[in-house]
Amino acid sequence: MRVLTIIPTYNELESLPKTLGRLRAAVPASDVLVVDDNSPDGTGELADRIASEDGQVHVLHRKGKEGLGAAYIAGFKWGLAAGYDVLIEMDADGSHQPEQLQQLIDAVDQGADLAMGSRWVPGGSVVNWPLYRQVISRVGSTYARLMLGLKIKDVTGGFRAFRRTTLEKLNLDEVESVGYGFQVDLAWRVAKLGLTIVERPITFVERELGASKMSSHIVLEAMLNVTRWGLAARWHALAAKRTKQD
Ligand SMILES: Nc1nc2c(ncn2[C@@H]2O[C@H](COP(=O)(O)OP(=O)(O)OP(=O)(O)O)[C@@H](O)[C@H]2O)c(=O)[nH]1
Ligand SMILES: [Mg+2]
Repeated sequence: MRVLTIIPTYNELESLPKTLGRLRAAVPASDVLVVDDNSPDGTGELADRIASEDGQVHVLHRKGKEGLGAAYIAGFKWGLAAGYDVLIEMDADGSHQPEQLQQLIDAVDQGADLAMGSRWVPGGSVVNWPLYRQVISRVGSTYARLMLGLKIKDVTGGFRAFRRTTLEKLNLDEVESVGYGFQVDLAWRVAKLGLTIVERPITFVERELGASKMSSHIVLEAMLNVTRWGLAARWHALAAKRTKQD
């Protein structure tokens, strides 16, 4: 199986080299695609330098900051066109442990269409995360599960392995959400297709270097979208039932 790990970056000058070094050591078979949104701090140039010394590292430069979702979609398209069998989502900031990636790849190898790293299953944990972030994450995941009928415990997590065919079945151009909403959106689309989703426990470590791109706007957008999708799904189910009765 050819594996591509996609790492979106925006101002990750300090974190990226560490994460890349750990990733290449932990899963040497995986190629890497850094998707940089023209970071003002020079992350893109640094990624180019690393790529010039390591043939398995590639860089996709984008014009400007368009959000994590748009960066991943560009990365997925690049990876699909290049023929990869498994496409990974991983943050640059050290929150996702490259040493825990192999279990996600193995899960896809064993049949999962989507393997998700999960903080909220037995064995999963968070390190140095302030209580308010834990509460937002847990409440957000629970709300999305109830609203969308998802069985996943950690809906907003961004450490994931997609089987190639899973991404091919999604209409990537339709996905518009950003931030956490993007992760929920993808999980919801995969679930609606009836594909197999598995969760594997991960240790999520709060970033040590660089600045967070999280904002209340991102959280709010995710909540509003989940509400909209959940209500729309209920409405469709109700309408289908009515048509059947008539
Ligand atoms: N290319 C690109 N990458 C982004 C963008 N926004 C965030 N990222 C990257 O996406 C990953 C996750 O972003 P973070 O800022 O760590 O967001 P977060 O993990 O929700 O927030 P923290 O937990 O506070 O770190 C990191 O590798 C970021 O550099 C963007 O607009 N474009
Ligand atoms: Mg982060």
